[in-house]
Amino acid sequence: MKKVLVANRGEIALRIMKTLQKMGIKTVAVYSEADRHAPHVRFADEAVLLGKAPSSASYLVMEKLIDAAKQTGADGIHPGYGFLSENAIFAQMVADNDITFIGPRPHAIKIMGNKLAAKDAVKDYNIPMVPGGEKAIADVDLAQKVASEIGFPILIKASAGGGGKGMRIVNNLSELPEQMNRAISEATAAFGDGSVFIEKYVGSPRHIEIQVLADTHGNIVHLFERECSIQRRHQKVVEEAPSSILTPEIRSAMGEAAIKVAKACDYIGAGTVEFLLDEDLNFYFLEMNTRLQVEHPVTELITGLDLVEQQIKVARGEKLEFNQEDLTIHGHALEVRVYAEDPLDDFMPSIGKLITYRTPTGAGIRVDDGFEEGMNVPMYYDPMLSKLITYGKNRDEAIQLMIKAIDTYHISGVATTLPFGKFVCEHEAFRSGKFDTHFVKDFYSPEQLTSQYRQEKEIAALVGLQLYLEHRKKINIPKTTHSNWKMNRM
Ligand code: MV4
Repeated sequence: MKKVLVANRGEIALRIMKTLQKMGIKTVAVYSEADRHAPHVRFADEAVLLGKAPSSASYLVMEKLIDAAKQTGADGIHPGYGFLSENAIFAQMVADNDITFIGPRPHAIKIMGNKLAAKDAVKDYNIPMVPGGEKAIADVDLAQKVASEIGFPILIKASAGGGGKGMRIVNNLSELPEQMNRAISEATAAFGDGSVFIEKYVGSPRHIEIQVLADTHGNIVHLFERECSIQRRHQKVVEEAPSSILTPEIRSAMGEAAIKVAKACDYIGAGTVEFLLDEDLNFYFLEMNTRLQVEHPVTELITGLDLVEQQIKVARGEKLEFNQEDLTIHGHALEVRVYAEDPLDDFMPSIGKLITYRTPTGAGIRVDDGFEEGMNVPMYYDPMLSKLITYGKNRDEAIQLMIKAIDTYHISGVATTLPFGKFVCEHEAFRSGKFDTHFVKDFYSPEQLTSQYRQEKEIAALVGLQLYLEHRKKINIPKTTHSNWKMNRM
């Protein structure tokens, strides 16, 4: 592979290109009219304009990306995350044009893109799954029978859905018909596929995912877990590795289950297997994400591996250079996602110009970003500005460093979720490790931040008063009768 086109924008495009450059591979950026001056465009060896600002006219237009690759002679395409990264048709189109898609084969993308197909693919591998039906249900009578068997509360999920879209909790038999019809019409409207299925509802789960890596020679390893329970409306906000709740035994059991999921779909490259963990530490397979994830840096920090480099080596047909026994966890890593959203105003997107943009630096601090001071935050794309990642010997150290890094990350011009990240890091439930996916809903309200700001202002006022009093003491004029200065002048 000599030249790779990165079919993405922002921080992830830049992060991928940095590894390509390190490996001596030429880089091609693509961009929309809104991203003409973006750092990922300037960083690349070559850049191709795709079209107007909306994703539907630029980053999502498959033919334009293929044309850009052909025009520049790129022999590989890295899709990043989002956009076309989990589109099996695109992966196939790339392959049909004799370009290497840096990701799994279309077959794996297709299976894992449909939850019922995923359940079906793994059913012979003895992987723990939440009790429930493994078939699409359209008939209310059948749904009532299945629900009664597994017991309420149950969850109705859309097979084509993902990230929590189209889910409905049902508490009793009488609610079922209405919720079921709603779920079906929602799924039809959102995904063009009204298939829904039923699962037992796990009430207070943690969301834990396992990073896997598979080569084309049949070797598969797992790179341990990421704890992603701190999320807001299915949007992750803080992630860490390792999880503070897993024992070595559960960790290896989950790792082995994840490897089996990868085997079940002939997976190639870097992928993530999502699990729910209930209060009794039972884990259940949920779904597999067939791409590089936003939060992959925490895994890189605890394993010492560059996941993009591993993706490229696998795509070149190389064998993994290590096996499971070679891999160990070193230290602890934490990631806070910095969104241009206002945590005081229901996380409303905050667009505008980055008047101040200064990132924290120092040992153990990593910032993955795609913005610079003076740039506008465009309204067309995901509002994530950057990922702030810290690494320490242990969890406490990583958290402490995160708080310090947030305090020295200066952004003005747009509101950001940095203060919200600090709120999480300082919260007792987070610090003690006793939290689940309901953390934000249970503990956060804008008043938490405004009272934090008020306390900070009070402390600042008290420090100011103290300094003033000490200073006044020091400049007290000695009670001597006269000064030499006056005498000399006479
Ligand atoms: C569940 C669940 C409880 N019980 N399934 C949400 C996203 C999708 N990946 C699966 N999700 C869930 N599935 C059963 N049977 C609770 C969730 C869930 C959740 C999962 C992970 C992270 C955050 C979440 C927030 C709410 C609900």
